[in-house]
Amino acid sequence: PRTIYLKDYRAPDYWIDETHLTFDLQPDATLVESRLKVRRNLDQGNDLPKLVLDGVELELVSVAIDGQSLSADEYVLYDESLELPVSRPAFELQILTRIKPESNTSLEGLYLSNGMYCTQCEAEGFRKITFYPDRPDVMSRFTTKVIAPRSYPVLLSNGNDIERGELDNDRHFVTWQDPFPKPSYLFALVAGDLEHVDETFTTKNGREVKLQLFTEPRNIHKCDHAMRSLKHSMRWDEEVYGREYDLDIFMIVAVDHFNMGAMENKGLNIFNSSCVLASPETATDAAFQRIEAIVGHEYFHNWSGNRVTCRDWFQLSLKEGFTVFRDAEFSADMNSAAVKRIEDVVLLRASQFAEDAGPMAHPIRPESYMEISNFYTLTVYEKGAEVVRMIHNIVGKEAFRKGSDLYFDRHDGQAATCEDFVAAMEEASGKDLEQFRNWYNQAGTPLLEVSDSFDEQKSEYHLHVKQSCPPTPGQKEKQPFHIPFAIGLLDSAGKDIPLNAQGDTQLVLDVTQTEQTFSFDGVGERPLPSLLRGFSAPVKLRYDYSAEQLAFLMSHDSDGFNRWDAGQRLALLVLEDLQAAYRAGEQLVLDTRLADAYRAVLEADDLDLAVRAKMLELPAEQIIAESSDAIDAEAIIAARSFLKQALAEALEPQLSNWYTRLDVEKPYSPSSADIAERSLKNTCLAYLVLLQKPEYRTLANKQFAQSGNMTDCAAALAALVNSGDEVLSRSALDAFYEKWQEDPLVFDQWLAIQAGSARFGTLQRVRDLLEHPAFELTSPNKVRSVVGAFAMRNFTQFHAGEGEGFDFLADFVIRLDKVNPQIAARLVTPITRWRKYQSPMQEFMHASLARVMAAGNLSKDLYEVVSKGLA
Ligand code: HT7
Ligand code: ZN
Repeated sequence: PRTIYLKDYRAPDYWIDETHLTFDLQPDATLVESRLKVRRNLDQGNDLPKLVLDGVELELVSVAIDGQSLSADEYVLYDESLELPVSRPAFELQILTRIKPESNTSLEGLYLSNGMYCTQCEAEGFRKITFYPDRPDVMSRFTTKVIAPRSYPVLLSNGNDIERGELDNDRHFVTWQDPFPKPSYLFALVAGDLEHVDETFTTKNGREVKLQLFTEPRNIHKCDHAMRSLKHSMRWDEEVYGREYDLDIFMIVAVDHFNMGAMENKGLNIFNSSCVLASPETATDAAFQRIEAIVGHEYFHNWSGNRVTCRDWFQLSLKEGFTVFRDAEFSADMNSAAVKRIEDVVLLRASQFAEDAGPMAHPIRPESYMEISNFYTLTVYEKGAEVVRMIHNIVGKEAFRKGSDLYFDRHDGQAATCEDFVAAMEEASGKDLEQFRNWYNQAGTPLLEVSDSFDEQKSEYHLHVKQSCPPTPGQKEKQPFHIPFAIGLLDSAGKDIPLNAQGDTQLVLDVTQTEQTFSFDGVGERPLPSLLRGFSAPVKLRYDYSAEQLAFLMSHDSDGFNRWDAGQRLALLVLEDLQAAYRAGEQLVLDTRLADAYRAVLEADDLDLAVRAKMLELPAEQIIAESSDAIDAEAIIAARSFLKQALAEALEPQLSNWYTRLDVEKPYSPSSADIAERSLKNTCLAYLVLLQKPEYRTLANKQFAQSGNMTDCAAALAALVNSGDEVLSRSALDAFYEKWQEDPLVFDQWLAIQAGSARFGTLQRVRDLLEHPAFELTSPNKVRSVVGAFAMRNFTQFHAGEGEGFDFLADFVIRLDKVNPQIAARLVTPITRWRKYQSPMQEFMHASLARVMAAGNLSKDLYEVVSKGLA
């Protein structure tokens, strides 16, 4: 496959002012007629080069220019493009193509999901619908006529519905017109037998917007939460960013077969049903919160993505990083801000850091790609959001809002670049962001090594900061980053020390050099530093904290995030010692300092319940792995599972106490307070079932049988499955299946709990689940629930044995690649990280990865990831 480079970007030769589409829908032969008003881009010259249109897996029926049909010798049809002669600077092009939605299992372009037609065009799916300049800088006004049999009563596309009527052969049509010019990736079409719930939203300027949520009839009762979230998002974007919605209608459609979470098509968002449908009985708190976040995310794209879109796909983080930042702030405002920040940092540390240290590492604005779908990554999204957050930290809240207003005003209706965003922030704030731009160019997670000194005589405290960044593919040497480094200093009573004449107790230091010293005077005693508060930059921090100092920060830091983080660091220290003991064949013993610190968390009276629950969670195996240079999976698993068990034993009275206190029956609400209670209760339960005591298993069993909501029910089921009690867990799993087998989203949870079990025999269970009659290889949700849960989230079982898990993954990915290349390429990543592992795990992983390559005939998606993994 060909590599595309950012440096080769050229503006398009032709613009498409208007796009008129007519779809005549049939499963095996949909006719797509496209009428385009084409105009030469005179900025590129006055000559008339050939018009090259993208097109993949299309049957070309006919082409005409200004009403004149072209014969086959007048155009050139390549594998993935169509080249047409041009003789006038402006003309009308008419193309007729035929496509087969029913055999489209890649879920890009137009496809069928449970009998419903739907589209996914980002990034390059439109070219599977018709020949078109399928690039985001070509923006056009779309009019779309959808024709279908009456058995598909709902026919949707972008914009406003301008005409509808009956046709022969029991067919009907609806025509949609979108007044906003847009790139082809924002096009959408849906046709099906759907029901909808309707609401209205009055914008800040008094315009009435119709809100509609469409689902299959069986799911209509699961729409309330998403609708509420949509209204909250619309209000929040007005209040926080001054952004008003711009069409008279906003629609969301839930589909079962979808490669990602959702898609922000103009006025017609399409959602993976798992990210929109929820009821207390069927969805967990995590699902409720995910729905709120994703509904917000897609809605916020209406400005950050649609009104201002991306010039090219290298700029993807322009819309995704900014929109993830916006959705994170939205979730923080709607729920516990501290917990949201903790969850985002966990995701970054567990998964994005690994990406940044792996063979696919790339800057948030990549410089090249083979297949753009492979770059919808945690780096572009999550690290991209951290980069936007750092700008926020550097320029401050007010200047950030001014910068965002300037960016939207200046680039409304345009396809912009990351540079445009930074320039707007720079101009509005007056801050120099020149060096900050390195975050857009350089991959890898920077390391901050911090040491300190105290001059008692002068009452001066010094922080010495050294930054470095490991080499990444294609980037050996790195320029220093501009890192906003938020810090505070604690006195021996645990109080914040004023750091300047204004009495500020927290400062954001501008770390810009490779080595730098920051001095603070008037410091009366040697302080304890609280570093990188709120995780002010996406870096790794090294400071030689003692276990006692970390325990002190856990109970005294005024920064809630750092209180949690001190707990994580303390656990990591203890886990390092346990790994060393395991390797030396010594007996593992619990470090009582950690047990005492966790006990203090359980007993503290000033801790919010949700943060308390987070503080009791040991760092995930992936995070432990990330903190070691050569991953020893066996030692990590042994150390962590010992520690969990030992903590359960040491803290049994407190855990059991909290469980009893919180085990009260009340009607379900997804409020932060109730979510916090369930979270702490279920964290306690997960520890308690590890004790070999029947009373706690009975407790879990009782919760499983009696809970009226899925959060408690699934937590109890997972606890039973992880307890190792085969009999209880089998009977609970059977009961769960009996009850929920007809609900695909709950069935997915049943699959994921089993594939994610840390108990022996999981690989065989996973193999069995793939044979379950309800498992479908064509459903990304099913694939993620089984193979994703096993290979991406079950560190213990995936790394067990002698590489059987890796071999299983390799075989599965080879098979899946023929069905859905995007998902296959995502799933293969765990074994591409083989270099980071110790022997013999490293060899096992490498061999499995090599086997994927040897299978041959790989999709572009999978080839890129595997070849870079082997390089
Ligand atoms: N902007 C959307 C990206 C997306 C996507 C990308 C590749 C393949 C399938 C996809 N479905 C959605 C989602 C978002 O970030 O909001
Ligand atoms: Zn997005």
